[in-house]
Amino acid sequence: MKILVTGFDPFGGEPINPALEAVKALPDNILGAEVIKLEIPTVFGKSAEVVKSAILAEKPDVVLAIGQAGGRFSITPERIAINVDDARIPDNEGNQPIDVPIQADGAAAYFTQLPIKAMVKQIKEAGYPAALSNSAGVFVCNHIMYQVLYLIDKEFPNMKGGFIHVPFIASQVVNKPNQPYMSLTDITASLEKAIEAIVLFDDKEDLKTIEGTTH
Ligand code: PCA
Repeated sequence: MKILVTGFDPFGGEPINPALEAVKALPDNILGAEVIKLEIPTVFGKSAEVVKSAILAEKPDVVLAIGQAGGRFSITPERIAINVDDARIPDNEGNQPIDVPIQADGAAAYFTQLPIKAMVKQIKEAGYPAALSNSAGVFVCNHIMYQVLYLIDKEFPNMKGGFIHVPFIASQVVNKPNQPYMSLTDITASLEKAIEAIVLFDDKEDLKTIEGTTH
C-alpha cells in the first residue's frame, strides 16, 4: 500500500505550518505502508495541480492531505468537502475567490472514503485529542480535499482520499491569548496513528462510533 501525504506551506502571515512540519517528520513506513511526503502551496488551483502530478508519478492507493486549523483543540479528520471557494484572506499568490464553484461538473460535495471514525479512535487511544469534523471550511484545505475527491470520482476510482486538520503549535500562539495548541511531536504521533487506522481498515467498513455533536 502506498500513501501520499501532503502538507501545506505556511500561510496567513504564520512563519510555520505545523501540518507541513508534522508531515515531514512522519516515518517512511507505517504498518507496512509506504509513506510519500509532499509539500504543496497554499494556493487555489495550483495546489491541486501539484497533487495531480504526484498522483500520476507515484500512483498512490491513498491521498491524505494535512492542513492547519488554528483555533481547533484537537486533530480533526474531515468527513466532507464542498464545491465552493470562499476565501477569508488571499492565498499565497493573492487569489481570493468569493463564492466560486471549484468544479463546474463536480458534485455539490464529496465524502471521504477514509475510515474517519477509526482514525479518531486510534488517535484517542494513543492519548491524543481527536474529533470528527463535518466541515473543512471554504479555504484552500476544503479546496484540495474537494479536488482530490473529484479526481477520484472522475479519473482514479480505485484511489481513496481524505483530509486532516491539525491545531497550532505552541510557538504560534505566544502572542495569541487563549488559543489552543498541541506540540509538534504529538501532532506527528497523531498523524501516524491516523495512518495506522487507514492501513488497518483498508478492506473494512469504518466503525460506527458516536461522533455526533450537539447540533
Ligand atoms: N490550512 C488552510 C489552508 C492551508 C492550511 O494549512 C485551511 O484550513 O484552509
